[in-house]
Amino acid sequence: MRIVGVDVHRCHLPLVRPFRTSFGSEYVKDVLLIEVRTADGFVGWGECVASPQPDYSYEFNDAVVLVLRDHLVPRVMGIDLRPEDVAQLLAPVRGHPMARGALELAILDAYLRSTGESLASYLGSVRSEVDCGVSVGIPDDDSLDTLMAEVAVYVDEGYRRIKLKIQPGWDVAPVRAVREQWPDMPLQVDANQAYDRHHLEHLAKLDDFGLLLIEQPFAEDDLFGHRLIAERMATPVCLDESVLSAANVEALIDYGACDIVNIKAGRVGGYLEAKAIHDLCLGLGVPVWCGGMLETGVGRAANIALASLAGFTLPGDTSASSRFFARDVTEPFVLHDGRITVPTGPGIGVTPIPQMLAELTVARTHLA
Ligand code: NPG
Repeated sequence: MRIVGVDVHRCHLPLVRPFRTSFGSEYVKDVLLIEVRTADGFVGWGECVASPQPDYSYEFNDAVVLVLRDHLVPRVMGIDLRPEDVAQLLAPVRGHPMARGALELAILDAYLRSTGESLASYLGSVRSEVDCGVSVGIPDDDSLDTLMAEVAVYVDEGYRRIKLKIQPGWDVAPVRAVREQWPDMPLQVDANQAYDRHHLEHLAKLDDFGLLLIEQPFAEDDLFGHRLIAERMATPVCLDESVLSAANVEALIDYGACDIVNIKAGRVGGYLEAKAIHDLCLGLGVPVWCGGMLETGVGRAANIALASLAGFTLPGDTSASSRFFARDVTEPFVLHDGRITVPTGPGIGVTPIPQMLAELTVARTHLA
């Protein structure tokens, strides 16, 4: 297969409600969708999980467009390639996993459309629907009542697990309130690196609430801190931002810093590296789950395919499209009894609807 054209569509999707984490609030999803065209007429789509600003990670949308244009896209143009070759072709460029992952997904989608296979089947799917969790941000008004009302909506909608965002000053009280109201609901927390080792004893209070896991309490490079908290707490420690590759996950687990892995394909350089992390963890008996980054239908479709692999034994941040968007670029993903059906069509199984794409696009950049 030869790639003969690449375009980036920058889209703005208003969120149905603000999404606040320990690193900031989002009101609009500002996303890059990558479109590749092949010499034999197939089109593939990929989504980049970078944000407009370097807050969750050092990558950000404007930089992604530059690194794609000047360094990544030129390495895949016009040559005969398969999706498995992409990581190697891009290897001379350091870093930028979100940019390379988006390009790889678009190429993978185009390739699978040419062979007629679904991404789920190609990755090794073992189930036709996936259990869905939902991530609940910190209320903009810092009010427990607002939090409880939002969680109640998701519980009524059938979500199978609730994840609460926490930060210093917003941790034990909201977790206690939600746990008291829903004693049997699978519950977990995500700190997005907001704490440091001085908070160890405070965070250990969360052991009282029967959490599935505590996610990324400390800075992504504080491996010793994560090992200390894994030793101190009964609640399993899950890593997200610290997770870079299968090789680094093996080290994190071996070192005792990580009990559970949040796999975000768009953050680790693509779905093939994500599968490698999954395969490693499955072999080691370490549970994994599929993270989310407010993806449009393009990235959501691919995440749901990934979450259908055998090792994804915990519900993912694979919510319905309506959790974030009133209007999506693809047909929306809908929750049925707390689950979403895995797409079975060729490639990622969905395509941007031309009219929606046109309405939501704020800029289009022709890269090649
Ligand atoms: O369901 O897509 C979703 C959102 C899940 O909380 C979620 N994502 O830290 O994992 C995270 C967080 C995030 C969102 C991080 C956007 C970065 C950008």
